[in-house]
Amino acid sequence: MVRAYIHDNNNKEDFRLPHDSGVEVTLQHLQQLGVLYYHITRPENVDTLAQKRGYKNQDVVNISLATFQNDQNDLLQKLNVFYEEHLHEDEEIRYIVDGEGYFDIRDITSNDWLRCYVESGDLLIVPAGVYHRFTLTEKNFIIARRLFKDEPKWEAHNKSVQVDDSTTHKQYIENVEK
Ligand code: KMT
Ligand code: NI
Repeated sequence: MVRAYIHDNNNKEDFRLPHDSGVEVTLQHLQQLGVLYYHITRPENVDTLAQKRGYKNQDVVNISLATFQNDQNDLLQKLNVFYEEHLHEDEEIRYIVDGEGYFDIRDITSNDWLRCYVESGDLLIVPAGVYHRFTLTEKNFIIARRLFKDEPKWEAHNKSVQVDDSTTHKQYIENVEK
């Protein structure tokens, strides 16, 4: 991760653009939100970390124009799904094998979007209950390993369809404030 910064909140332009407000976000700040970042050059070290944290399953996603037979609309449709603000009921680990992307993390105090640029060798741990979203960059290419604790709990809980904050989100807030 070259850097993390506050998203400029300009939602009129393509979300794959940098949207850099110029305000830096430190790794310590992300850590306070429970979001952990590591740079791992040897892929086998990802397995070691996963084992230590009790992970059992993983898969690999390859997202690019080629994945969608060069159909821009199909790619955008997929990206729109990832870009919906959502949370998961399990912690998620993402390890970037190739390409690049942005993970936007919702700051619980300022409500800012904290944009984390990730590229090859970057690993991000996003705790259960954290509202986030994801997009590719203008390069339209990423290969990422997704690690799961158990059975893949894929389900994304979109914020827009929730009346109340989810229990997982409340639990997350409690953990962070401890
Ligand atoms: C997520 O949960 O937002 C994702 O898994 C994004 C795709 S992984 C590069
Ligand atoms: Ni997610």
